[in-house]
Amino acid sequence: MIALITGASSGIGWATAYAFANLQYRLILCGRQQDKLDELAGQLSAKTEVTTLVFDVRDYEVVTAAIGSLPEAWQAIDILVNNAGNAHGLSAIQDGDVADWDAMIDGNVQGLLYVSRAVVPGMVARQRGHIVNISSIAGKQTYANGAVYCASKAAVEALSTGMRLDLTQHGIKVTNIAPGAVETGFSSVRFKGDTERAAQVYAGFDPLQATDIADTIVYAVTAPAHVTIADITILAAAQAAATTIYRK
Ligand code: 8X3
Repeated sequence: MIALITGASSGIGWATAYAFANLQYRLILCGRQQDKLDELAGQLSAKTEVTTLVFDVRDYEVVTAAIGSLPEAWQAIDILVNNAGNAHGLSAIQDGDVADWDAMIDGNVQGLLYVSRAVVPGMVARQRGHIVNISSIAGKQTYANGAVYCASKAAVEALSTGMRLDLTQHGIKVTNIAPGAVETGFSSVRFKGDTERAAQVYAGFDPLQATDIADTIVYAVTAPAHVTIADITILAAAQAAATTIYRK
């Protein structure tokens, strides 16, 4: 199996690379930071074959060139994990920073589309494949001050459904995974490096860990051939809804 993971240099992508390495999947690790990808590749290369691609998912030309540059032995991608994405800022619509909006729409929506456009035609040609889109509880429940992030994840939900409609006939499975609060660098990015504010998001309860999401992805991609795990929402046990978390 060959798996391509975007956003592999941290968080859910990093944990998924580890989980896939344990399954001996050959890995194409993608991210923006070569040093981080090299570090991860170094940790996993004893378990499986690993290659890296550096690109920003927001740049269509670069995405296409990078994926197009894969040697033949790496081209038959079986699993695409569209994990790259982030939240930028948390503010009311009238106060929104347009650069933050662009980063979320371009990264979470366009980026997912660009990578998929580069990978999916090969899957169609081979009549096999599995796409895992990392959405969010925010794609199902819009919350105050998060309109644009929630909209970007609602778009991911729609794209998962649309991809499944278009690709099922070609033997390609599509899984949408919608996590709640996962303790990663996510909140630190959202709050622009304010680590104290970020820590508060995960305080007073046991949040999900990146490995919990990686386990869920493994569950979806190892399901029997006749089973599609279409949509999974995964929350911490203390989280009842996007903005309802019971803290100690
Ligand atoms: C991350 C979950 O609830 O912070 O996508 O939006 S949440």
